[in-house]
Amino acid sequence: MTDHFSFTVNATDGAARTGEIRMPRGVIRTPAFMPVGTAATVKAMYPEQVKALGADVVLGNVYHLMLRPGAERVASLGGLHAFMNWPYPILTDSGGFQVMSLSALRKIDEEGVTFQSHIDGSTHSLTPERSIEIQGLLGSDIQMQLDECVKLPNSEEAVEKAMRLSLRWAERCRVAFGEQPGRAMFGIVQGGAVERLRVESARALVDLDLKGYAIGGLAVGEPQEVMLRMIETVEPHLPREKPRYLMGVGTPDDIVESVRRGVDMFDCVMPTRAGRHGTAYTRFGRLNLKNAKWADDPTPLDPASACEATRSYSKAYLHHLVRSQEILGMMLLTWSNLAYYQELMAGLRKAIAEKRLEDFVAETKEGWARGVR
Ligand code: PRF
Repeated sequence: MTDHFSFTVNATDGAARTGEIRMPRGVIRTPAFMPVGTAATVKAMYPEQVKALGADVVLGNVYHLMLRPGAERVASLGGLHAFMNWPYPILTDSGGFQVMSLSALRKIDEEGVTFQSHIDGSTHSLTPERSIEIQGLLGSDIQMQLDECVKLPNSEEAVEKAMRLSLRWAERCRVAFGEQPGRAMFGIVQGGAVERLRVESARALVDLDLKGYAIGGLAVGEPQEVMLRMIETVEPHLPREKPRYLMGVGTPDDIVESVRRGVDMFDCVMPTRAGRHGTAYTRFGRLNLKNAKWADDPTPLDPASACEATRSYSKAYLHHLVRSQEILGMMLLTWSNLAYYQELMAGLRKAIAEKRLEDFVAETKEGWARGVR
């Protein structure tokens, strides 16, 4: 295994790419979907199950882990990989986004962000330097800069202010991160739905010569068409030889459309959170197992699936488990949803390598349109 971080594009099809990110803890095949393991667990899943589905990397969150169990504690217990028994790559989000969406009484200024914990109300602060320090204590392989993400729609003034603050924080994070050959720190493009600001943000981050570039501040209230236009705006300004990560996205359709436009990495709570709430994502689209129409259906979600959860349990049984709030219902639907997301990513990688992405996209969308029967 390699001792440094690298990215290779193996094939392209239009703007889409397939490749490999290599680092000491393993290889990430791209386009990649990263299951979210916020609190040092991909909820309702064993780590070995997550790996077996084809996930090469999981995501952890500075915000949650600094509050509980604490970054210094995780470090003294041997780091996040040992703590959660996931020896493969881990990407950590920097905390700013979660502070804004989860905590109370937050205050943002040049220095950083001060907030009250959603768990016990205690006061904490996060600066660019502290976020990188925490990601180092956790032992994260891919670390994200601290940024400010504003919800959309928003005033151009507010979006521009947050974008410029994020750029200054990117520079501080780069200094704090220094040189760590086996690890990477990614910058985050902001700029809302304003093309001029997106381009300026991307160019300034590229000047910092980071190991990878995320597109943040999307899927925060704007229509899909706006999100896709922003990806198209930013993409030509990002270096071809560096990975591109669309943060917090999304539905299977969002992922397919973003891969077509050149995105390499994704994370989203959708398959795991929806699974815990009774929703299944399948080759034949999305369905809600709570619905009474499944109560007498003896067929599985997809008899042809390679996933045991998708193939071997009837919709009637899943409906019963969900209605009874049984733990197994959450486990099976999370498992099935992550299996579908990973199957979709594997299909996208193969189609790009064989230069038949547009046919694959058309077939995939036909399946979703057919619906679950
Ligand atoms: N910034 C960070 N994390 C994020 C986002 C962002 O803009 C988003 C937006 N979709 C999700 N997660 N740091």
